Amino acid sequence: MKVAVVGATGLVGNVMLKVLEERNFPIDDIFLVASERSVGKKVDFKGKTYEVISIPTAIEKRPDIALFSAGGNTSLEWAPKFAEIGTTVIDNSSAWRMDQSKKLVVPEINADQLTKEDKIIANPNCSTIQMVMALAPLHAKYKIKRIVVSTYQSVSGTGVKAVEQLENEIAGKKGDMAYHYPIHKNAIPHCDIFEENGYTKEEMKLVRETQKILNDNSIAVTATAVRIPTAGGHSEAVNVEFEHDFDLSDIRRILSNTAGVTVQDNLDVNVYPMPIYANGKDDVFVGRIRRDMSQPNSLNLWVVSDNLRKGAATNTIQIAEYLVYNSLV
Ligand code: A2P
Ligand code: 11C
Repeated sequence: MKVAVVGATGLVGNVMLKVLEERNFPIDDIFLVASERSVGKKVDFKGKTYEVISIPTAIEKRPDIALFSAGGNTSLEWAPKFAEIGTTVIDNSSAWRMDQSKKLVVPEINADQLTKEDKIIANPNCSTIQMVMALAPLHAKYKIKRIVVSTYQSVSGTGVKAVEQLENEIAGKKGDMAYHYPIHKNAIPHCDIFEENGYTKEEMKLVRETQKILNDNSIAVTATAVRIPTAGGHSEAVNVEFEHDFDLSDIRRILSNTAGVTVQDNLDVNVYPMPIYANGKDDVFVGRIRRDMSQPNSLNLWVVSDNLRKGAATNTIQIAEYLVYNSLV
């Protein structure tokens, strides 16, 4: 495979290179792509040093697959140009997710929809991916009516500037602010920008993307997204109401048997998921599994995952693997 990584100098791009290497993705040629200001910079991959190239140069190389994580505007402008020459684009931005002609894919859930004709494939938002990984197998059996989710999101979801803001604040240094407020010793109920309806874009992604991935617009979802001073790994308190009643033991059995999900739930020895543990891993960790005593057919879960891995890079590369191993590219 000839693979281009567009946004190779960014936070997610960097993790993509790591994950491609770790999973031994079949690569004959790799092109590391970023903005004009990074052209000529050196980036290492699998023990070799590569020069960063521009997007137009990458198009001339006619890659089979382009993994995009360079922001929505870059995707809107350039993904169709790659698609035109036959490259399959897997895009980590929000640009194409809600486009009806594009598939929004979490491989464990809906990769079977993919065909050779899909030339631009959307990777969901990190907080959506980890939530649906835990909920899809439960939805299949008990049918979800409503989800109430509150997120506790790490600064790495915002980007390098936010990681630096937290580090500077911890060290007592002055520097640029990625947020309107200090994040150290704080919790900011504001991820991404506000929409007209009073919700943030991040909160509305949890609503719309969940319905699209689970292929069920009847699922009611409401979300509150909060930024907290963790370096990596998003956490979510998820309350879910089902159409049908369940046995807790069956919920645990289903989650334990779900590929990509690890149950960490042993109250006797204080075992539950935490970002400090999930960071650097590919699985989605689920714990604090308990019945919601306040209403019938309802469940509470605590879901944690590395937002740059399963929430972004790993999911993107799993989509690419599915395409390659099913001869769809
Ligand atoms: P660059 O480093 O040259 O700015 P992050 O999300 O961590 O900020 O990273 C964004 C990534 O997207 C970086 O690799 C960045 O490259 C790349 N990028 C941003 N704008 C463009 C653009 N117009 N064309 C190509 N790559 C871009
Ligand atoms: C965050 N979820 O943690 C965001 C980052 O739509 O891909 C990823 C934004 C996106 O702030």
